[in-house]
Amino acid sequence: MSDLSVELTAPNGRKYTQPTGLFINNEWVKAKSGETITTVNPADEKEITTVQAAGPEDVDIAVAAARKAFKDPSWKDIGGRARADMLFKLSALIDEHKETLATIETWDNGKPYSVALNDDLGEVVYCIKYYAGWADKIHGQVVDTGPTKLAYTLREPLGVCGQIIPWNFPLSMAAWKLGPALACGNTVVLKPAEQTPLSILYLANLIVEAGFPPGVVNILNGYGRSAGAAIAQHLDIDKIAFTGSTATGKEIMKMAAVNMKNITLETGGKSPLLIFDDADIEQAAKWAQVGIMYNQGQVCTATSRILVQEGVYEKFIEVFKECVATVSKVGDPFADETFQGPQVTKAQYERVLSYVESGTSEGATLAAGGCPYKDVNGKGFFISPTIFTDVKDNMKIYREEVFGPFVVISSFQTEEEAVTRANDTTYGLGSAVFTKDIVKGHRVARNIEAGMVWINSSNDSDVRIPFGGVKQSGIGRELGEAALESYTNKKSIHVNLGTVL
Ligand code: TXE
Repeated sequence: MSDLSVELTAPNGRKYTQPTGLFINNEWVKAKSGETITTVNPADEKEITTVQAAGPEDVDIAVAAARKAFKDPSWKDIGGRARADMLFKLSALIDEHKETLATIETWDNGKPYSVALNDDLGEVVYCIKYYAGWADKIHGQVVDTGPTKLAYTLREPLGVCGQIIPWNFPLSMAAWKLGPALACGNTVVLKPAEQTPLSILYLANLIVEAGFPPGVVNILNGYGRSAGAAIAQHLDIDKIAFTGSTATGKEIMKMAAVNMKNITLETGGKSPLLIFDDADIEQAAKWAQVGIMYNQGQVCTATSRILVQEGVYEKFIEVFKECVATVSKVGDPFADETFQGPQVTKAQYERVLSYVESGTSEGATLAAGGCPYKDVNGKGFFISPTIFTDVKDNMKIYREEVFGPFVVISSFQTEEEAVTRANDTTYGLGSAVFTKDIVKGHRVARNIEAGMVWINSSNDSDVRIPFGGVKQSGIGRELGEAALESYTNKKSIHVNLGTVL
């Protein structure tokens, strides 16, 4: 154990070595400023450990390492097959360590252990494997322009990529960004969210073990306003990929303009879920519960606005309330039966509760929850699953992203009204439509302004399918083949085969 790692025992009894440093050039180092961040278990409000917090000087060092690695033949010239081998190995190592990684994720973030293990780690293992599969299949095209010219394109990596990620799915968000960036041959400076750095720091050692050369991946824990801003405005970073709030996304866009970085932004949402009279109400209620309550409601695509056609409005509310009461079991995230753990931080917990106050004062009907959920020891940032009905379109709770186990329900009369109101938002990330009429389902899906539409499900994302938003929900796409576009340039080569001047 060095002074940049610590032996910990998690609440489930698992013992492991937690790295606490900044990861630069495959080594652990201290922050130049000496600044640190202490992370807290949101389930009992106790401190877990203290990690180094990077500042601009550390970002400079990490970017220099990433630039050097980008140009080094040990990475630049190895080709897609060798990059695939490293990514496959990394995926296998994550799989081997998944119980420890899931434990750390639950401890630091508060999500139920069963979710962290089966969903988050399952996705991370597959995501890295999926992009390993792409690494040797990224190629350009020959474009036929006639006999006097050979024209072709090369797919080149962008260079040094800054990746800034949020706290709601720490490892998944890291995998979504690392997988395609590395498959395409880029190098990375990644900043985890200051609230949840621990699992990604543990991942760093697996990256070394998988054989990635020094400097290819650098991980800097730190605050957004210092380390994050230094990454966003660094003159030697070529691309910035960000997931987080719309407000911070706009700031990052401005900072990234300093050297016209390539950007991918995945920001907030207020995703609608439409239920038509002809829908299977039981199914709609089950998917709607998952759509908003999963991960404590801290999901960018959470279907947080439910619009129900008036013929089934009352019935839906009754079935949905019953479903939430049965499925959304709040409690100790390490307990098997728990569906919902605490909100990630006190700030997020207070933010959600402030929206309860807002909804009540604006005259919506509080149909369930709307209060803290206190564990036996009276600690932790738990909130009772909250349902507001009779919500009007001008209310704050209808318009703003709450990011908690908090849903608003309203009724509509016609399909046209449903689509107009679904689109009456500055966001455009996810959306869901419930109907048995296949023609109506596809028609509504086309008319909704969103990056993703689920017909007869909600939040049923997949690593193979592009993910991203329109309007103020973001720019560009992650996941699927689309992510390769976000991490490569197309270079056009024109070869003169005959034209003489
Ligand atoms: O997000 P921030 P916060 C939404 C959600 C939530 C709200 C606030 O509504 O309630 O945002 O959460 C880094 N330059 N989402 O404040 O600030 C920061 O360190 C560079 C939706 O936690 O966007 C972290 O790594 N970086 C969302 C990351 O940005 C900066 C997930 C996200 O933090 C920075 C999270 C700056 N000036 C929150 N300021 C989703 N789309 O899934 C912060 N950061």
